Amino acid sequence: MHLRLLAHARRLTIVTVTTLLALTVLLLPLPLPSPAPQTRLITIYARSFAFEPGTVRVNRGDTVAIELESLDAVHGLFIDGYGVNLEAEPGRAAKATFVASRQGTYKMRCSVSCGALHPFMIGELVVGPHTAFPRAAAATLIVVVGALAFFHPRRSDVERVG
Ligand SMILES: [Cu+2]
Repeated sequence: MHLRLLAHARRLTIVTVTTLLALTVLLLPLPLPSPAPQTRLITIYARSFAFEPGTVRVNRGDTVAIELESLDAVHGLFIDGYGVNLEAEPGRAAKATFVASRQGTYKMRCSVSCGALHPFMIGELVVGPHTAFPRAAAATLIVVVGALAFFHPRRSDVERVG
């Protein structure tokens, strides 16, 4: 009876410690790496039928100054979720500035019908970093370790009870 109470107390301690640790990781304002907002000047070259670079990476809070330069025909650049829309003809660049206020991945599309493969003229704007993911991963790891400790009986418990 006494030994069973001890085992019970041990399990209660594991559950409590695991829960507290997981909540700490999820909720505490940890010093996670989040670079100070910057102004980023990004030149995107458009040609039939691609953007160069095809993927633009910025951090949330950055001021993004995009310059669209076309190398052949008239092309557009529309960024989903940000409502940015540019149109550039060769030799005449178009510019837009916006604040990347929302994290996530947003499609950049050509907004001018420029030819057969126009629908496939797509790039990506990636606004990061995604601090929620490392937190969730750390919390999951803690819970898994806690569960292992919870369900893995100590040898002494097994011997005494059994
Ligand atoms: Cu185009």
